[in-house]
Amino acid sequence: MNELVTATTRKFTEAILDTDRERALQAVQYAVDQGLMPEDVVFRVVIPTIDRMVRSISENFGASLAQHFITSQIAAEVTEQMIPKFKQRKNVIGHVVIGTSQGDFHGLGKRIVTGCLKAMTIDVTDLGLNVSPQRFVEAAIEGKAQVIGISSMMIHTARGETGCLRVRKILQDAGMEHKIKIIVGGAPYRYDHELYKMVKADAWADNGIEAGEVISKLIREATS
Ligand code: B12
Repeated sequence: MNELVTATTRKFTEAILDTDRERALQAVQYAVDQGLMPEDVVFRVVIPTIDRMVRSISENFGASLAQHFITSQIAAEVTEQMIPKFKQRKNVIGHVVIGTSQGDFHGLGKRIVTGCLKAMTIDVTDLGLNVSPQRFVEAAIEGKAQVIGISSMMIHTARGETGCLRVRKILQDAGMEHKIKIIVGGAPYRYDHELYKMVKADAWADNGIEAGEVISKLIREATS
């Protein structure tokens, strides 16, 4: 199976470097037909490929922003297609509400994280784009969520007064801080690993897989 993962990763990477959506989807479908588990498609092919692409842009501009954009769209699409085909569905371990911060319309990363969380049997309510701090908290309380996930792709939406800082304040005022944890993610946090503390989040995560791991821990903390 390792050879199939390697061969699929190569074909998938070549296709997205050519921004060829059809070929990328075919490479993935071929792998599934050959017996690769949909879980492996997401966690061993799609996510590592997109992470390499993101690193390549930020470190040496080896990939263009257009490639980055198309890759992200394809990755989000493949992840969403694969989730219903996952075989081992265990009991749901908790509930997360997720959205992009107010003023932020970058939704691809959030879609991928949402897909990964569902795959890891975490129930997710996606509040969409441009979500106000009040809406995050109201939705979390209504849905009995243990975690609020805030995606911010721009520095001002991550650090500004209508993002995580305000969500924290509303939670504090409502006395809900210990019951509802906050996780943040997106480009600004990838560049500054201490930024999550400055915006008063409980944690941050670099990608969808890490998000699942960190959120599982936060759910345990919120329910203990
Ligand atoms: C695609 C893109 C767009 C698209 C968005 C399309 C869409 N539907 O999402 C469009 C063209 C619309 C766009 C618009 C703009 N953009 Co833009 N965009 C990007 C670009 C190239 C890629 C973002 C992306 O999709 N990445 C791919 C995904 C998969 O990665 P990701 O989002 O980082 O998500 C991963 C992790 O961060 C993490 N994660 C993400 N969210 C969360 C949430 C949680 C809770 C957790 C735990 C983890 C997590 O997991 C994800 C999966 O691995 C970035 C450049 C970059 N290097 O990021 C610029 C970028 C974010 N954009 C930028 C700017 C300036 C803009 C505009 C203001 C441009 C303009 N002048 O109009 C507008 C703003 C619109 C708005 N108000 O939101 C700047 C921000 C600069 C800054 N320092 O603040 C960037 C960094 C480009 C740059 N270098 O200048 N953009």
